[in-house]
Amino acid sequence: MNGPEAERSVRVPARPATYTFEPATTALLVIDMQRDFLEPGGFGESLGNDVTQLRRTIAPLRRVLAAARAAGLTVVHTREGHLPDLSDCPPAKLRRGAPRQRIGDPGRFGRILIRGEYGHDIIDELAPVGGELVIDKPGKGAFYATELDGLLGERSVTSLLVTGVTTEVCVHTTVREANDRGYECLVLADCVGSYFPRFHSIGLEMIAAQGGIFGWVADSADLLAALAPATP
Ligand code: TIU
Repeated sequence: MNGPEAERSVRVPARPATYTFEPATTALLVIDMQRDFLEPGGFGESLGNDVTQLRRTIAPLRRVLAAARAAGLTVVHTREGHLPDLSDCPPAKLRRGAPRQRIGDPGRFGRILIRGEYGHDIIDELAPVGGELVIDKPGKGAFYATELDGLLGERSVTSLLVTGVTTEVCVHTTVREANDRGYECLVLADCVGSYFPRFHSIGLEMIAAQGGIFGWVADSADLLAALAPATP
């Protein structure tokens, strides 16, 4: 972003302590808000999950996405999924559990978690716009086998505002990966969701415990209030 706002520090009330970031070196990370996880008939439901648990994140995430765009933050969307021939899917991942449908099987929205299929793409409410990064990832973490670290480095990004699904799986894995790479992560509690409410709340506690062992946690309303003066 350009202009004097680029140097402005934003301070967000958070757990375990205030989180401070510079908009010019911060990215909003929207993890795996894909139809296959959020819509009935996708991968999430095939694993036996109640997808409605994730849908409460959509409205607050729309507000955060709008604010991030207005403030000129780097915006990154990720999608979990695999090549049509499944050559990037470890057999162990393919075999895991006893789902009704496996990765690559035909689902209501095309082949499950396969790149290029309708179900693999991001829900309409949060569709990326021009200039935003879309990272396709074969694993749970957004840094594993992707170009994410390099693209953030090119943009001098050091702070990540983390949103998406699911709290204890792809969000946790990504935040741990990011923390080990030196990024400071703020996880927005109402913009991340889990099929398991208990895992969600414990997952957030785990991030902020021990003095913020691998990140900070805040509510999106506090981020929006802090960011508002930076919005042109
Ligand atoms: N994106 C993500 O979290 N992938 C998953 O498979 N999550 C589950 O909770 N299953």
